Amino acid sequence: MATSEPRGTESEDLSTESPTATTSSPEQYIKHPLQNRWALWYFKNDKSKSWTENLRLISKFDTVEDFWALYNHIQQPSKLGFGCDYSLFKDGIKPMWEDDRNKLGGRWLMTLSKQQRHNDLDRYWMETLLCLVGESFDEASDEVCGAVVNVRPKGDKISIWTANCQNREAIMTIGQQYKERLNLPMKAMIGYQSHDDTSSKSGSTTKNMYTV
Ligand code: MGP
Repeated sequence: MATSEPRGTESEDLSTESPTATTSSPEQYIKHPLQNRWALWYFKNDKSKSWTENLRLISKFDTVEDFWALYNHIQQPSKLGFGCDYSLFKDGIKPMWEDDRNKLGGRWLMTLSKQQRHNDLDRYWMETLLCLVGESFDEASDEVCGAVVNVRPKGDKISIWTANCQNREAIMTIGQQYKERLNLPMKAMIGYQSHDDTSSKSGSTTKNMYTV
């Protein structure tokens, strides 16, 4: 048949190629490493347990592919129940004030309105995760410990935790670049608070050390 001829020719051509030309390149089977290994934690508010008992490690990953596999497998924050959190932290840092690498630090805190749960929460959280795993804050990325999303009836919160609240330059770089990545309007303000102030606060608000 007329159509069989070109096929025969093609297969002949292929058979003369060197074996290496038909072998997959490493690019096709090696996963793309991230700069850090990350741990995803889940918090479920069970009033019969202590705060630390309610915190559970979900999984760790250190490649782009494993990040997306995990991300696609779990619920978006907007589908979580009230009182639940996700925390993504560098491996070895627990998502709590008490950890040695958090205790001198603080967080850039974004408080969302109730309406934003529907419009912005999942999108902002995904962008926050990408900022972390993609080490988006230049050298200041070393200062990042992790990020948290809190799903709350009064309004959800997303925060980026950093290691030392005195490291003004790195903190400002992170805050400015984070705001740009989220495409927040210029007039929207986010504040940075030390964990020391947050954990010892008496009223409902904590003072900002920095704002962008
Ligand atoms: P929260 O979950 O960060 O915010 O803290 P929420 O629920 O919006 O409450 P608000 O106080 O900010 O309005 C709630 C409570 O969880 C805190 O008051 C602590 O009792 C406890 N908690 C939160 N964090 C982040 C920690 C932590 O790192 N360590 C310990 N021991 N308790 C914490």
